[in-house]
Amino acid sequence: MDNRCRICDGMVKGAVDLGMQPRANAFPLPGETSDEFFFRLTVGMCDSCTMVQLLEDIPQEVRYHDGYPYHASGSAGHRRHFEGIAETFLEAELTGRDPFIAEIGSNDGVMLAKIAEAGVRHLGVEPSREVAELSMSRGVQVLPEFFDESTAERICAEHGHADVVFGANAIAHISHLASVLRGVERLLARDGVFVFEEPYLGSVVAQTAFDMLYDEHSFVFSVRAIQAAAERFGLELVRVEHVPLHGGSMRYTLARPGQRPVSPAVHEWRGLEDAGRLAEHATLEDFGRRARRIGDDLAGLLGDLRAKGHRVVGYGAPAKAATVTNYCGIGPDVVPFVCDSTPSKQGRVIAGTHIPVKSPKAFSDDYPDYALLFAWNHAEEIMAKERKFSERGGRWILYVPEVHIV
Ligand code: JHZ
Ligand code: ZN
Repeated sequence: MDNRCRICDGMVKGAVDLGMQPRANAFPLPGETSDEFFFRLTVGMCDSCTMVQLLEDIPQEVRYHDGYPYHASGSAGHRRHFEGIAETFLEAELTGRDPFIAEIGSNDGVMLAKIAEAGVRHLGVEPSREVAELSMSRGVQVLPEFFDESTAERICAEHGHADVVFGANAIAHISHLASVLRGVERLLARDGVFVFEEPYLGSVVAQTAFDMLYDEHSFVFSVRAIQAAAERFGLELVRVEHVPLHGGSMRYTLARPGQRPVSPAVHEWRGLEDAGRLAEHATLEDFGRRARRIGDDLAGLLGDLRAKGHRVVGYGAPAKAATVTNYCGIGPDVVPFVCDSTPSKQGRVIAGTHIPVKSPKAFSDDYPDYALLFAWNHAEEIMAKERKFSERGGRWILYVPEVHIV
């Protein structure tokens, strides 16, 4: 399957095929599974600008509906992380007279609530109603829309130029990224910055984290591809920082050309990417082969444990769980339920495989022999919380970077 690049119109060749997949955050009710939406999850790289992207695009209105269930403040670690970012902005960027910050995909206000608390002018752009309302209850101002060039113009007309435009786990979700970049270029103050952090292609590939691929991730960014995209739309990549969230993310800072010094880290990461052949089609194809092996190993292990009469339940219902369970054919016969602390996911089922989602109490009420950790990126926080499970002899199954038991 070949396609046109959403950034530069180059050719995108499919390299990783994870089969038919549902929308990762659909979480249908048990009675609502008869007409589920499926698409072919194929990811490829642009021959020209090297941007890694989904070949098939799912309309954004279908993905970010009113009841979008993911809450960005759902983990203590994430709350600390985003509050820290808000503090850094308040100290380093929002220091002029009457500064203004806009966030694209502000979710439940995990970052902007701190900005609102400080009394600084801000605007969250968030089309999913329930999470937007949550953030409003935390004092955050929200424009309940999708962000693109025309939204940016309206924001600019109403609020003036922005000192900071921010996005986290949202910018790589927007298939009309070209329009977003044009809009940001329009909205930014002369020395303003566009800061966004998203799962990093280098980390995804290094760990064979194939479950980071799903309908929402229209792109998986690399330093090289972001640098090229920035240049194309009149911006410059001036800073990159690797952050540990989601198994390895990259925080990119874009500015108007010449306005900010370019950090040596930009060149260093470009060098690392070149040395690791990250921009090569063969690297993605190899990633796809390793994903297949992990999928087979995991299905094999779960089959063995079942044959031996062991009980396995899932821990966490992240979006990733849809990819891995659908790819490996893991259903409620193998994993009877998963537990998750997000109320909006409980009582629902994982899309496609229909594994029920229950509250964490269902886990601690009757510990299984093994817990399959779908939220592997929160391993430390979850294992600390569930220490009793391990103390009583329970074992954790992880499948990134390979299938192993701890
Ligand atoms: P978590 C998210 O994906 C959301 P997901 C989004 N799709 C995106 O782009 C990527 O990040 C990058 C639960 N949990 O953070 C809460 C517990 O039950 O890995 C969550 O449902 N107990 C926008 O969905 C899930 O696990 C706990 O103690 O893959 C984790 O989801 C903790 C800490 C979490 O993101
Ligand atoms: Zn391209």
